[in-house]
Amino acid sequence: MKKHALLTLLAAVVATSSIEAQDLPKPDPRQVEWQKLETTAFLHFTVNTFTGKEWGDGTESPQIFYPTDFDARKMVKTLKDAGFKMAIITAKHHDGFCLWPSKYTDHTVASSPWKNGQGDVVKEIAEACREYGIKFGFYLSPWDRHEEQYGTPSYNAFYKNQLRELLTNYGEVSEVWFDGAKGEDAKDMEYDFDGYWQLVRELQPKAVMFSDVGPDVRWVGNESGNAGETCWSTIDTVGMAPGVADPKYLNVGDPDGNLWIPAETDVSIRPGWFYHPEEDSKVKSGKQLVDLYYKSVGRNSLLLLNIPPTPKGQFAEQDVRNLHDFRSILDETFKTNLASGKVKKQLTDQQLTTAVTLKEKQPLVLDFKKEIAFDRAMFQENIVEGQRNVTALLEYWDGKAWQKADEFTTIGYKRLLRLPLIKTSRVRVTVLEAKQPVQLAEVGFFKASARE
Ligand code: FUL
Repeated sequence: MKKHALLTLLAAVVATSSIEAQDLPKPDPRQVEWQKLETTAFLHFTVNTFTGKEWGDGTESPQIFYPTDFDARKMVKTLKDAGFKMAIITAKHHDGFCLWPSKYTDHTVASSPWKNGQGDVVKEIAEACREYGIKFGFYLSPWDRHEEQYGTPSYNAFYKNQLRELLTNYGEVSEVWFDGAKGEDAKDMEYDFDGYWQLVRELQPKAVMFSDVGPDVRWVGNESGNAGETCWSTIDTVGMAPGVADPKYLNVGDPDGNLWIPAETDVSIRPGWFYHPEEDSKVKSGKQLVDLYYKSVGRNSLLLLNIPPTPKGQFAEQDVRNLHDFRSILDETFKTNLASGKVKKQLTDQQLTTAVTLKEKQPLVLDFKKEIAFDRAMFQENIVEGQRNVTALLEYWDGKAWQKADEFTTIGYKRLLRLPLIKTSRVRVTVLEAKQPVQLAEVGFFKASARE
């Protein structure tokens, strides 16, 4: 924290407070494509699934890895049906056990009784993702509690060899997750992150890379599913590294940050990241997951929801039911945009790059011609040209005067507002403060599902 305060001060001195339009940080195309996915899925699966732990210590025997009815296609189909656009598998968690038959260690599925050592979880998940048309990504923990080389300089080469296997043998990879976590008892180890990142760029140029501080996607700063009420995709990361950053700063970002590194909200459908039968009654309901959607996607972030496979190698029934509820509630709420066909076409054409420019304090009136009733509002900026809105006001016409519906801060990729029911034939949006004229790409007004 102290370190961060100093960094913020330095950054403030270095950057002059007003950033010129042409200097506004902008996403690269792979970051825009990533953000449009909105909901992606994490699959935490390893020896922990069989020991009941959250962090294995690396001494687990591969013999315990024996999913009795592993079904990648069934799991990926569930994800696809629930609207998830990518699945990210824990290829190796902190315990060091590899879900693919790595050539560089025997601590892998090849030493397990599962499929007589002939199985490959990563391959089956990657293939199922291709079959069902969703993207594929993997998590490869740098902290490895099993590997003997860990803590010596040769570990970086070992890790890169594993990374190379995963980047070359499983088709297109869309996200690589570099976890910054390590226990207090971990040996000292200086990771060659620059080398890791270079390898990903070289072998899978379309993949985004996650770590606490990017380079492409940052951590949202908590595991409870809450992006900052204000959430900038811009940030400064000078002096920070995976595992060394202030979570509060990551949560909101920095309006004057000079890097575009949007926040990813990772949270589990269960209390733990791995499956534990004693948590079967604590699975987040569809309604709770929808709440998380508003607090992540609706705050300029992306929801990375973890659904852990059971020892059978499938999702638990309760999880599947709740995922189904989650998506059906969202579909019900967002199926009819009441502004469609009533306002300028580019505001509801679902294209970020066709936008209406809003200058500060120049209200945009949206006239629906006849009364509509809504309790959800949506705004999107054309983030291709950067994130610009600082604060804005939404008002509605009550027949006599403009009434405030809400005042809100950042928009970015998406801002969702939950409001009391408003009946009106006209609303107006006023940008109160912006870094540059706001390119308003999309607006939406919806009536929420009664199940929310
Ligand atoms: C953390 C890990 O320590 C947890 O086990 C989990 O993988 C979570 C997504 O990241 O840093």
